[in-house]
Amino acid sequence: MRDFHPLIPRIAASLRSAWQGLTSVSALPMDGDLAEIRGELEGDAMAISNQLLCCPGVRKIHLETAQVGRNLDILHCVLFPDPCYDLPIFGADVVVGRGAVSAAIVDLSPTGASLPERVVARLQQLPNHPFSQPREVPSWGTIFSPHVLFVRPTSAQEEDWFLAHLEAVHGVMLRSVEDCEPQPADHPDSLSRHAGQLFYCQQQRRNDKTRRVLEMAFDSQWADRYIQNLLFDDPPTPGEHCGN
Ligand code: BLA
Repeated sequence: MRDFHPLIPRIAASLRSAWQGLTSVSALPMDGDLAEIRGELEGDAMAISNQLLCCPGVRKIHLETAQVGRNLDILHCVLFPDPCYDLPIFGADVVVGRGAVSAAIVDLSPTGASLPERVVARLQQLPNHPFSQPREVPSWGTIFSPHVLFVRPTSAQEEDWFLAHLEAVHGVMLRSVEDCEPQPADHPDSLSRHAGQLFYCQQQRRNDKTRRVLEMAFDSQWADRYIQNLLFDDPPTPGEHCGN
């Protein structure tokens, strides 16, 4: 296999090392054939690696790195909170085509009307970098917060800024996980956060660009199942998660 664009292993290594510091982190069971997936795209190899973890407060930590054919590298990471905790969803997606990063997005997305106050206070302290090519979120992207960063980095410096910002936003997520206490699974707030995650997943499933890439290398039924069952599966009812 060819090498990834260097930004992708840098982000993956940074995320993995941060997860080592989580309290009681453990692997989530995954269908064996999903950890390493191989496909064929017009004669070119396609390779997807998946890692799933969970910890108290986060029902699903998912990191996917993928190489699609000769030109496309993807990093996808989502931390779905346990809806019993008042936490946002951490999401990041980096897409590299023909050696250049075309999309780099990172957000803490609310599962209710707005982000928790303490999360907003932490996000407001992060530096703003002057990216030269901001991008607009598509119409399904109403799920993202006002703090979303969506850019096309155009230089090594901008890639470094994106990595630094992703690390900072992820750090806000992990600190918020550490100082959050759960509410009962049948609490109205837990139920509405569960509904918010369901909506987040429904909206993400509307991203045709993700589906199209997966369909090219596999087939449309496989792509649908992968999106519906692994990337953005409906969240289980509060209380049924992880075993923590
Ligand atoms: C865009 N996602 C894209 C693009 C591709 C993928 C090819 C187009 C690149 C571009 O517009 O420059 C493909 N992304 C994938 C694939 C996977 C993936 C195949 O993760 C997984 C196998 N997407 C997410 C998450 C977020 C996200 C977690 O998975 C955000 C937190 C966002 N991706 C996102 C957005 C776009 C995108 C907003 C731009 C869509 C558009 O402009 O229409």
